[in-house]
Amino acid sequence: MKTKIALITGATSGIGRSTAHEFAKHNIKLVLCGRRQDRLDIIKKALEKDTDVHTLNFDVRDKKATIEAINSLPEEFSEIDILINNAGNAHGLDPIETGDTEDWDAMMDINVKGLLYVSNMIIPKMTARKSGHIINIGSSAGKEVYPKGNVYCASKHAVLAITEGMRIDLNPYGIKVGAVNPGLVETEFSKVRFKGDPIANSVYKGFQALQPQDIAEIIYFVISRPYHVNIADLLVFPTAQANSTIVKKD
Ligand code: NDP
Ligand code: 8X3
Repeated sequence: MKTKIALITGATSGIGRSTAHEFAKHNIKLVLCGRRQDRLDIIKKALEKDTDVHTLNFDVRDKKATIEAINSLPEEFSEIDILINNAGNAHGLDPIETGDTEDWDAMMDINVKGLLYVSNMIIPKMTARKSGHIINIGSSAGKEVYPKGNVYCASKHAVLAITEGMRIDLNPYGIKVGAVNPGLVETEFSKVRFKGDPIANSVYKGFQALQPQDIAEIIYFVISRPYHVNIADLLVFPTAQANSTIVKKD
Protein backbone atom coordinates (compact mmCIF):
# COMPACT_ATOMS: atom_id res chain seq x y z
CA MET A 1 0.00 0.00 0.00
CA LYS A 2 1.19 3.54 -0.81
CA THR A 3 2.64 5.46 2.13
CA LYS A 4 0.21 8.18 3.20
CA ILE A 5 1.24 11.82 3.44
CA ALA A 6 -0.16 14.06 6.19
CA LEU A 7 0.06 17.83 6.44
CA ILE A 8 -0.23 19.10 10.00
CA THR A 9 -0.59 22.79 10.79
CA GLY A 10 0.60 23.99 14.19
CA ALA A 11 3.12 21.16 14.37
CA THR A 12 5.63 23.09 16.49
CA SER A 13 3.85 22.59 19.80
CA GLY A 14 1.14 20.82 21.76
CA ILE A 15 -1.42 18.71 19.92
CA GLY A 16 0.13 19.22 16.47
CA ARG A 17 3.63 18.22 17.57
CA SER A 18 2.35 15.11 19.39
CA THR A 19 0.32 14.16 16.33
CA ALA A 20 3.45 14.43 14.20
CA HIS A 21 5.24 12.02 16.57
CA GLU A 22 2.28 9.62 16.58
CA PHE A 23 1.99 9.62 12.78
CA ALA A 24 5.75 9.11 12.40
CA LYS A 25 5.50 5.96 14.53
CA HIS A 26 3.11 4.65 11.89
CA ASN A 27 5.38 5.63 8.98
CA ILE A 28 3.10 8.35 7.67
CA LYS A 29 5.10 10.88 5.62
CA LEU A 30 4.86 14.33 7.14
CA VAL A 31 4.56 17.93 6.05
CA LEU A 32 4.94 19.91 9.26
CA CYS A 33 3.89 23.55 9.40
CA GLY A 34 4.40 26.41 11.83
CA ARG A 35 6.09 29.78 12.20
CA ARG A 36 8.98 28.75 14.49
CA GLN A 37 11.63 27.36 12.16
CA ASP A 38 13.95 26.34 15.02
CA ARG A 39 11.27 24.04 16.36
CA LEU A 40 10.39 22.69 12.93
CA ASP A 41 14.07 21.81 12.49
CA ILE A 42 14.24 20.01 15.84
CA ILE A 43 11.07 17.99 15.17
CA LYS A 44 12.18 17.11 11.64
CA LYS A 45 15.49 15.85 12.97
CA ALA A 46 13.78 13.76 15.66
CA LEU A 47 11.26 12.16 13.29
CA GLU A 48 13.40 11.63 10.21
CA LYS A 49 14.63 8.30 11.54
CA ASP A 50 11.06 6.98 11.29
CA THR A 51 9.61 8.71 8.22
CA ASP A 52 10.17 11.34 5.53
CA VAL A 53 9.59 14.86 6.79
CA HIS A 54 9.26 18.19 5.01
CA THR A 55 8.74 21.47 6.88
CA LEU A 56 6.88 24.61 5.80
CA ASN A 57 7.28 27.87 7.63
CA PHE A 58 4.35 30.25 7.17
CA ASP A 59 1.76 32.21 9.08
CA VAL A 60 -1.73 30.88 8.29
CA ARG A 61 -3.05 34.46 8.58
CA ASP A 62 -1.06 35.38 5.51
CA LYS A 63 -2.95 34.14 2.46
CA LYS A 64 -0.09 34.80 0.02
CA ALA A 65 2.48 33.09 2.24
CA THR A 66 0.13 30.11 2.67
CA ILE A 67 -0.30 29.76 -1.08
CA GLU A 68 3.43 30.10 -1.75
CA ALA A 69 4.41 27.65 0.98
CA ILE A 70 2.02 24.91 -0.12
CA ASN A 71 2.84 25.47 -3.79
CA SER A 72 6.53 25.02 -2.92
CA LEU A 73 6.04 21.41 -1.80
CA PRO A 74 8.36 19.06 -3.65
CA GLU A 75 6.56 16.53 -5.81
CA GLU A 76 7.14 13.67 -3.37
CA PHE A 77 5.19 15.59 -0.67
CA SER A 78 2.61 17.32 -2.84
CA GLU A 79 -0.25 14.79 -2.78
CA ILE A 80 -1.65 15.28 0.70
CA ASP A 81 -3.81 12.35 1.87
CA ILE A 82 -4.51 13.61 5.39
CA LEU A 83 -4.92 17.24 6.40
CA ILE A 84 -4.88 18.07 10.11
CA ASN A 85 -6.09 21.65 10.51
CA ASN A 86 -4.76 22.22 14.00
CA ALA A 87 -3.01 25.64 14.06
CA GLY A 88 -4.84 27.96 16.38
CA ASN A 89 -5.02 29.50 19.79
CA ALA A 90 -7.12 31.59 22.12
CA HIS A 91 -5.92 35.16 22.57
CA GLY A 92 -7.17 36.74 25.80
CA LEU A 93 -10.04 35.87 28.12
CA ASP A 94 -12.05 39.06 28.51
CA PRO A 95 -15.70 40.01 28.73
CA ILE A 96 -17.04 41.25 25.43
CA GLU A 97 -17.30 44.85 26.68
CA THR A 98 -13.55 45.11 27.28
CA GLY A 99 -12.28 42.68 24.66
CA ASP A 100 -9.24 43.64 22.61
CA THR A 101 -9.98 43.85 18.89
CA GLU A 102 -6.42 42.72 18.12
CA ASP A 103 -7.20 39.49 19.98
CA TRP A 104 -10.46 39.12 18.08
CA ASP A 105 -8.65 39.60 14.78
CA ALA A 106 -6.02 37.02 15.74
CA MET A 107 -8.59 34.37 16.68
CA MET A 108 -10.82 34.83 13.67
CA ASP A 109 -7.89 35.20 11.27
CA ILE A 110 -5.94 32.18 12.53
CA ASN A 111 -8.57 29.74 13.79
CA VAL A 112 -11.11 30.36 11.03
CA LYS A 113 -9.61 32.10 8.00
CA GLY A 114 -6.22 30.40 8.31
CA LEU A 115 -7.92 27.00 8.38
CA LEU A 116 -9.81 27.98 5.23
CA TYR A 117 -6.70 29.25 3.41
CA VAL A 118 -4.83 26.00 4.08
CA SER A 119 -7.85 23.88 3.14
CA ASN A 120 -8.33 25.84 -0.07
CA MET A 121 -4.81 24.85 -1.14
CA ILE A 122 -5.18 21.16 -0.29
CA ILE A 123 -8.76 20.29 -1.24
CA PRO A 124 -8.50 20.64 -5.06
CA LYS A 125 -5.93 17.85 -5.27
CA MET A 126 -8.12 15.69 -3.03
CA THR A 127 -11.19 16.24 -5.18
CA ALA A 128 -9.14 15.52 -8.33
CA ARG A 129 -7.99 12.21 -6.82
CA LYS A 130 -11.39 11.56 -5.20
CA SER A 131 -9.71 10.70 -1.91
CA GLY A 132 -8.53 12.36 1.25
CA HIS A 133 -9.23 12.87 4.93
CA ILE A 134 -9.54 16.23 6.66
CA ILE A 135 -9.60 16.59 10.41
CA ASN A 136 -10.31 19.99 11.88
CA ILE A 137 -9.31 20.53 15.48
CA GLY A 138 -12.31 22.21 17.05
CA SER A 139 -12.86 22.43 20.79
CA SER A 140 -15.41 21.94 23.51
CA ALA A 141 -15.54 25.75 23.07
CA GLY A 142 -17.09 25.06 19.67
CA LYS A 143 -20.03 23.34 21.33
CA GLU A 144 -20.57 25.52 24.36
CA VAL A 145 -19.95 29.20 25.07
CA TYR A 146 -18.39 29.98 28.44
CA PRO A 147 -17.98 33.28 30.31
CA LYS A 148 -15.38 35.53 28.62
CA GLY A 149 -14.88 32.90 25.91
CA ASN A 150 -17.01 34.92 23.45
CA VAL A 151 -14.82 35.28 20.35
CA TYR A 152 -12.67 32.17 20.89
CA CYS A 153 -15.89 30.16 21.26
CA ALA A 154 -17.25 31.84 18.12
CA SER A 155 -14.12 30.87 16.19
CA LYS A 156 -14.47 27.25 17.26
CA HIS A 157 -18.22 27.21 16.54
CA ALA A 158 -17.19 28.39 13.07
CA VAL A 159 -14.71 25.51 12.80
CA LEU A 160 -17.55 23.08 13.47
CA ALA A 161 -19.81 24.76 10.90
CA ILE A 162 -17.00 24.67 8.34
CA THR A 163 -16.41 21.00 9.15
CA GLU A 164 -20.05 20.18 8.45
CA GLY A 165 -19.98 22.26 5.28
CA MET A 166 -16.84 20.50 4.07
CA ARG A 167 -18.35 17.09 4.80
CA ILE A 168 -21.45 17.94 2.78
CA ASP A 169 -19.64 19.52 -0.17
CA LEU A 170 -16.90 16.89 -0.35
CA ASN A 171 -19.28 13.96 0.04
CA PRO A 172 -19.54 13.38 -3.74
CA TYR A 173 -15.77 12.93 -3.87
CA GLY A 174 -15.58 10.28 -1.13
CA ILE A 175 -13.44 12.56 1.04
CA LYS A 176 -13.72 12.03 4.79
CA VAL A 177 -14.17 15.12 6.98
CA GLY A 178 -14.46 15.26 10.74
CA ALA A 179 -13.70 17.31 13.83
CA VAL A 180 -11.86 16.35 16.99
CA ASN A 181 -12.96 18.61 19.84
CA PRO A 182 -10.87 18.51 23.00
CA GLY A 183 -11.59 20.00 26.41
CA LEU A 184 -8.64 21.11 28.55
CA VAL A 185 -5.31 19.92 27.13
CA GLU A 186 -2.03 20.90 28.79
CA THR A 187 -0.08 22.60 26.00
CA GLU A 188 1.24 26.10 25.36
CA PHE A 189 -2.37 27.15 24.74
CA SER A 190 -2.78 29.02 28.05
CA LYS A 191 0.66 30.66 27.78
CA VAL A 192 -0.50 32.12 24.47
CA ARG A 193 -3.98 32.99 25.75
CA PHE A 194 -2.65 34.84 28.81
CA LYS A 195 0.39 36.34 27.02
CA GLY A 196 2.93 35.33 29.63
CA ASP A 197 0.75 36.19 32.66
CA PRO A 198 1.53 33.68 35.45
CA ILE A 199 -2.21 32.89 35.66
CA ALA A 200 -1.48 30.51 32.75
CA ASN A 201 0.35 28.23 35.21
CA SER A 202 -2.81 27.67 37.26
CA VAL A 203 -5.08 26.52 34.42
CA TYR A 204 -4.08 22.84 34.54
CA LYS A 205 -3.37 22.67 38.30
CA GLY A 206 -5.38 20.51 40.73
CA PHE A 207 -6.67 17.96 38.22
CA GLN A 208 -5.32 15.65 35.54
CA ALA A 209 -5.67 17.57 32.30
CA LEU A 210 -5.56 15.84 28.94
CA GLN A 211 -2.05 15.61 27.51
CA PRO A 212 -1.34 16.34 23.83
CA GLN A 213 -0.40 12.68 23.38
CA ASP A 214 -3.95 11.69 24.41
CA ILE A 215 -5.35 13.74 21.53
CA ALA A 216 -2.66 12.56 19.10
CA GLU A 217 -3.62 8.93 19.77
CA ILE A 218 -7.27 9.76 19.16
CA ILE A 219 -6.42 11.53 15.90
CA TYR A 220 -4.44 8.48 14.78
CA PHE A 221 -7.40 6.27 15.69
CA VAL A 222 -9.68 8.49 13.59
CA ILE A 223 -7.44 8.37 10.52
CA SER A 224 -6.78 4.65 10.79
CA ARG A 225 -10.41 3.45 10.59
CA PRO A 226 -11.45 1.48 7.52
CA TYR A 227 -12.51 3.55 4.53
CA HIS A 228 -16.25 3.15 5.18
CA VAL A 229 -15.96 4.55 8.73
CA ASN A 230 -15.83 8.33 9.15
CA ILE A 231 -15.68 9.68 12.69
CA ALA A 232 -17.49 12.91 12.01
CA ASP A 233 -17.39 14.63 15.38
CA LEU A 234 -15.64 13.67 18.56
CA LEU A 235 -15.72 15.46 21.95
CA VAL A 236 -13.12 14.50 24.54
CA PHE A 237 -12.78 15.83 28.07
CA PRO A 238 -10.41 14.99 30.86
CA THR A 239 -12.37 12.86 33.34
CA ALA A 240 -12.27 15.72 35.84
CA GLN A 241 -14.05 18.03 33.39
CA ALA A 242 -17.84 17.85 32.98
CA ASN A 243 -18.26 20.81 30.65
CA SER A 244 -16.53 24.11 29.89
CA THR A 245 -17.07 25.50 33.39
CA ILE A 246 -17.25 22.47 35.69
CA VAL A 247 -13.87 20.96 36.55
CA LYS A 248 -13.41 18.86 39.67
CA LYS A 249 -10.18 20.05 41.30
CA ASP A 250 -8.34 18.61 44.34
P1 NDP B 1 -0.20 25.32 21.29
O1 NDP B 1 -0.11 26.78 21.61
O2 NDP B 1 0.66 24.39 22.05
O3 NDP B 1 0.03 25.10 19.73
C1 NDP B 1 -0.52 25.97 18.78
C2 NDP B 1 0.12 25.69 17.42
O4 NDP B 1 -0.51 26.54 16.45
C3 NDP B 1 1.60 25.98 17.41
O5 NDP B 1 2.26 24.95 16.73
C4 NDP B 1 1.70 27.28 16.64
O6 NDP B 1 2.90 27.31 15.87
C5 NDP B 1 0.50 27.20 15.70
N1 NDP B 1 0.03 28.52 15.30
C6 NDP B 1 -0.51 29.47 16.09
N2 NDP B 1 -0.73 30.59 15.39
C7 NDP B 1 -0.31 30.33 14.12
C8 NDP B 1 -0.26 31.11 12.94
N3 NDP B 1 -0.69 32.38 12.91
N4 NDP B 1 0.24 30.54 11.81
C9 NDP B 1 0.69 29.28 11.83
N5 NDP B 1 0.67 28.48 12.92
C10 NDP B 1 0.18 29.03 14.06
O7 NDP B 1 -1.75 24.95 21.49
P2 NDP B 1 -2.56 23.56 21.31
O8 NDP B 1 -1.70 22.48 20.84
O9 NDP B 1 -3.34 23.40 22.54
O10 NDP B 1 -3.58 24.03 20.17
C11 NDP B 1 -3.74 23.34 18.95
C12 NDP B 1 -5.22 23.42 18.55
O11 NDP B 1 -6.01 22.77 19.53
C13 NDP B 1 -5.76 24.85 18.45
O12 NDP B 1 -6.60 24.93 17.32
C14 NDP B 1 -6.56 25.00 19.73
O13 NDP B 1 -7.58 25.94 19.59
C15 NDP B 1 -7.09 23.59 19.89
N6 NDP B 1 -7.55 23.22 21.21
C16 NDP B 1 -6.71 23.30 22.29
C17 NDP B 1 -7.18 22.93 23.53
C18 NDP B 1 -6.35 23.03 24.77
O14 NDP B 1 -6.92 23.01 25.88
N7 NDP B 1 -5.04 23.14 24.68
C19 NDP B 1 -8.53 22.40 23.70
C20 NDP B 1 -9.32 22.39 22.51
C21 NDP B 1 -8.82 22.76 21.31
P3 NDP B 1 3.87 28.56 15.69
O15 NDP B 1 3.73 29.43 16.89
O16 NDP B 1 5.24 27.96 15.51
O17 NDP B 1 3.38 29.19 14.43
C1 8X3 C 1 -9.52 24.99 24.52
C2 8X3 C 1 -10.42 24.56 25.62
O1 8X3 C 1 -11.89 25.45 27.52
O2 8X3 C 1 -9.72 26.49 27.20
O3 8X3 C 1 -10.21 25.07 23.33
O4 8X3 C 1 -11.52 26.91 25.65
S1 8X3 C 1 -10.91 25.94 26.53
